[in-house]
Amino acid sequence: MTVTGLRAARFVVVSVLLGSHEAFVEHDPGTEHPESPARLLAVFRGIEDADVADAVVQFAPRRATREELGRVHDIGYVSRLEETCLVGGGTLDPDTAVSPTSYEAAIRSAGAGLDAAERLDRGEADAAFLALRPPGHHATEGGAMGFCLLNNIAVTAAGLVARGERVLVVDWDAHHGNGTQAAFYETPEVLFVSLHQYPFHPGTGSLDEIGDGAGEGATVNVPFPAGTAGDAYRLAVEELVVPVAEEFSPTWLLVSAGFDAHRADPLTDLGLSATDFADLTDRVARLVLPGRRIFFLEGGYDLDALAASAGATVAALAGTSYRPEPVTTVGRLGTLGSVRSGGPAAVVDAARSLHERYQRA
Ligand code: OKP
Ligand code: ZN
Repeated sequence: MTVTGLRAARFVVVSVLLGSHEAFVEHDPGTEHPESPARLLAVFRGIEDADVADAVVQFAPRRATREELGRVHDIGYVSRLEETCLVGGGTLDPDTAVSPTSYEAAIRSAGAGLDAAERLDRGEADAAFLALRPPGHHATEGGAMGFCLLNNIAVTAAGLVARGERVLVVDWDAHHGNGTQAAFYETPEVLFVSLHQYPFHPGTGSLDEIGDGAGEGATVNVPFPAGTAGDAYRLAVEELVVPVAEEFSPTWLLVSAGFDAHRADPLTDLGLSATDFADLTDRVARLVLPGRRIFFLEGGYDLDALAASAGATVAALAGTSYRPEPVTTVGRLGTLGSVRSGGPAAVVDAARSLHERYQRA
């Protein structure tokens, strides 16, 4: 082997952009709120514990522009959000409050995916993980909802669609991504796939929500009952998400990577482990080429579970197999659930037969 060959081999490292900003820690939704600044510190700790420092390249995301936000949001709402923060903060919905610093956090969270896409286009890495807050997937065209101010992932997807891309959005946060679904309900260039607890907050995400008009079939909901665990998620990914996504042939993958489906989470009743999130990451990442993968932090409210899950996800993106220590906190689920007939597996079957008609023979 030549010296040049050796050098090239040494630098074949799968690298991951880690997007975060001080402003994300400063957004304050109020004391005792589960969506706390401490969550980001947990994410950083988890990534540190995953021992992927060599693979991770940090960046400070830029702000989204009004034009970029306007693809998803009513600009009047964006102005009201900015104004509310400027005058000292306030409450936007029963679960969602802002502090003076929240606008800066929101607008950089909304710009983070666009910035990541530009960097990935320049070849800076193979994937990006955005450690951001506030989360985004519940935010709608005209308003804040469920801890979310601006729909970070939707703003990115809309930006990619505007330049002709086909975008697969996978939302595995335990709550249904109602805002993202609504933004692209009639858009055939965005395949929105959500796995979530159901019935549950925010109430949407039933099996029969499949998109409308030109977007019919491009919305896929997998509404899992309380108690669903990683085996059912793997089944759904293999038998439903992979075939539907391959048919769609996405050029980009965006993931609403909430970690509140972890069995230790205090807000939900699902039964995943950090290792399950690594497996999900590994499988969905392969649906697109390297350099076309962006993961957005959404929920995740047990700090140890969040740390382990984010670490496992970033490690999987970096191509290493990090298996964190099991988190021993007991969540609302109590005993671990699994696939049962008439339970989670039946939901996967129902979703699969519903979406079969949109597949080529
Ligand atoms: C945000 B994300 C009690 C119900 C709380 C809000 C849940 C928001 C979750 N008031 N519901 O999807 O993790
Ligand atoms: Zn959630």
